[in-house]
Amino acid sequence: MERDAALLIVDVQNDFCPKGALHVPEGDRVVEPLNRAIRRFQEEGLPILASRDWHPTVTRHFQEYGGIWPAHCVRDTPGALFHPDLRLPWDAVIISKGTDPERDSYSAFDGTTAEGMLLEEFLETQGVHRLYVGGLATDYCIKATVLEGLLLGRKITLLLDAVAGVDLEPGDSVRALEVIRQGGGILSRVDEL
Ligand code: VGL
Ligand code: ZN
Repeated sequence: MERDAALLIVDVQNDFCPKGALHVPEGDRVVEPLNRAIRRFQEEGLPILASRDWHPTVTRHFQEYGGIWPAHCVRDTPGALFHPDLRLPWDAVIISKGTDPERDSYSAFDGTTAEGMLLEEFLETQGVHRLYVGGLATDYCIKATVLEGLLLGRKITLLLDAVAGVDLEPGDSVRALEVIRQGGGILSRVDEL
């Protein structure tokens, strides 16, 4: 792997997994391939980042307040925790997003580190120019994150075996992959790392 690469794991949280408040069909299927990716990046001494949906109790993102989603990933609740089998290293950089009650935000590039640094600023200070991305959900946060990263000039590889989608409309995930590919994203797999 390139020395300017990092792994970005998007929203592998209990509420997006089976039995969660907004579960992605087979959302937990991504955990095992992501653990393999984590090992590869650790072996290479490369940074590992994990974003999380981190909503306030009251937000326009939720159906009850005008949005399209049932309440999910409310900060500091069990549903917002990372999946218990995801083996995030102690020094993984956590990016929290969706904290603004006034708007939806799907892209991890809207998120900040614990110190309040935007993802883009963090990547810049660390000299990270390539992101390998996996997690949930293909047709929302993955799509938004990858497209924004590409617009910001990062090289982005999507790990196809480590993503899963919501598919509110059948085919949303397949269409998301096509948009990502057309936008310059590279489609690969964990075993190609
Ligand atoms: C997401 C729906 C609502 C996601 C977040 O992480 O893909 N999807 N909030
Ligand atoms: Zn959300």
